[in-house]
Amino acid sequence: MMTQRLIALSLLMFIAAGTAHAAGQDSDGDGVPDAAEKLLQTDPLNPDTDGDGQNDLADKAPVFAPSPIQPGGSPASFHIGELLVENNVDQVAHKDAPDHLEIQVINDAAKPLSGFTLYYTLTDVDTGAKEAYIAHPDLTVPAHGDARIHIDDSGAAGHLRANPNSIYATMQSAKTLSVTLQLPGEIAVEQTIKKDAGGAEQAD
Ligand SMILES: [Ca+2]
Ligand SMILES: [Ca+2]
Ligand SMILES: [Ca+2]
Ligand SMILES: [Ca+2]
Repeated sequence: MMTQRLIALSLLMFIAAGTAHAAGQDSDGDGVPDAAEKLLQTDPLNPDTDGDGQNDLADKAPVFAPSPIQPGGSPASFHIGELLVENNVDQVAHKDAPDHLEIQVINDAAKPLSGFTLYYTLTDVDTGAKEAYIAHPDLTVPAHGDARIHIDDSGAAGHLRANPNSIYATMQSAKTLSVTLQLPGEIAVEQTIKKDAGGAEQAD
């Protein structure tokens, strides 16, 4: 990872020197060319891949966000129902769950809930490599109802975008995913799921 970052930064300096115009395509305008984003394992269409507020060029750990989760609080007014990853079997449809990550949020309160902070980490079971992302899903869960957060590469309305250069998509080893959701002033809710080895992310 560190070596990749050095290579990527060298490539950046090379481009900055005006010697490689063709390699300089920077689709998301974060200062990191698309080719270097691949080496950094960052998203070429997201200027802040891990959502921590530092753009990919400035961020010394561009696919590792520090936890935004606050300790303590009042009891959570929701819980996590289904938690699905690619190649986990959907219990209803009896086929692979199509999403990179899908989280069912169940509202235990008598009022709609919104303003969730999502923090999720991926750990490669073989190498221990870890990535961590912060997201603020545009989600309103109706009173005593449920709603789902989707993180994938579908580009569908309301879905959060998955990093296509993540170890999730590029490494075939098994992963442990830890998902933490929190509403302001409430205790965070955490759930973990394992993604089986084999089969990189397929297009939905
Ligand atoms: Ca870029
Ligand atoms: Ca980027
Ligand atoms: Ca960042
Ligand atoms: Ca970071």
